[in-house]
Amino acid sequence: MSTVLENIFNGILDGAQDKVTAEVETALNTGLDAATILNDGMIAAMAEVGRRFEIGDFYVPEMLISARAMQAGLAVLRPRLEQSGVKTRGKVVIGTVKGDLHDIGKNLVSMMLEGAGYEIKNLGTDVSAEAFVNAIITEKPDILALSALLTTTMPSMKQIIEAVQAAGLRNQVKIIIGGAPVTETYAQQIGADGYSPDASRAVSLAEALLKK
Ligand code: B1M
Repeated sequence: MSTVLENIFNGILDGAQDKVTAEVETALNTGLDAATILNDGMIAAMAEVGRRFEIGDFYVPEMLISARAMQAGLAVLRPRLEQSGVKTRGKVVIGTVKGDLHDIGKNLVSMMLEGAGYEIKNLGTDVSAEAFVNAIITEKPDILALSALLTTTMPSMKQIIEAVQAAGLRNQVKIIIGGAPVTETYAQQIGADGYSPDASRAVSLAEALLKK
């Protein structure tokens, strides 16, 4: 790993927001591409945060300050990730499901879709099934994208799909799901239209679904 990527990685682990933003700027100025900075520096650091949490080296406060440093770095990276965006390819309503406060992955998916030319309505975290249904009515999206990071909140995805069905809106919108514990099999089980393991594949998934 290059020094600048190591600095970003360590800055996120230390929760050093200023260091992370400065190092992301340096990385961009030295010609590193945004995807390398994101994947090899930032996402790798969050995986290490998770590993340390699992073995009891990190607790929730450490996870939180690392997440804030990650968000600060993402704010610098955002314009580059979105650079390719030209015209609206479709509209996406996105949110993290009820009971779940994790928003970094969902925001990355949102940024990548925005960069690919989609119009985004980001509902935030801890979003109820009712709020998703209302957003379909008011925003008229082509795609509803659901994120869940906890095994305990995954069942909310099924409830949301059922609520969309009960409201008579299921054939108006494609529903895609993702998040660390989510799988392709789970997507099929609950009647989602697709699953994506990461932000870039969420873009190709959206494209494939809207082409159909
Ligand atoms: Co939490 N947390 N957390 N946490 N946290 C996890 C998820 C965990 C795996 C850590 C661990 O034990 N190793 C674990 C979940 C275990 C499980 O259920 N399987 C966990 C836990 C247990 C908890 C609490 C319960 C801890 C506690 O309080 N005891 C608590 C729950 C709070 C709640 O939500 N109600 C909690 C709290 C938190 C913080 C608030 C401190 C913080 C979140 C801050 C924030 O998001 N603003 C936090 C963090 C930072 C994490 C870890 C360390 C990092 C998550 C992250 O941002 N990853 C995480 C461990 C880990 O993931 N290794 C962990 C980076 C991000 C880029 O990846 O979010 O996976 P990810 O998104 C990816 C893909 O999943 C995919 O694309 C993204 C980009 O490639 N994707 C989608 C995501 N959403 C998608 C939607 C799509 C498509 C793709 O739509 C189509």
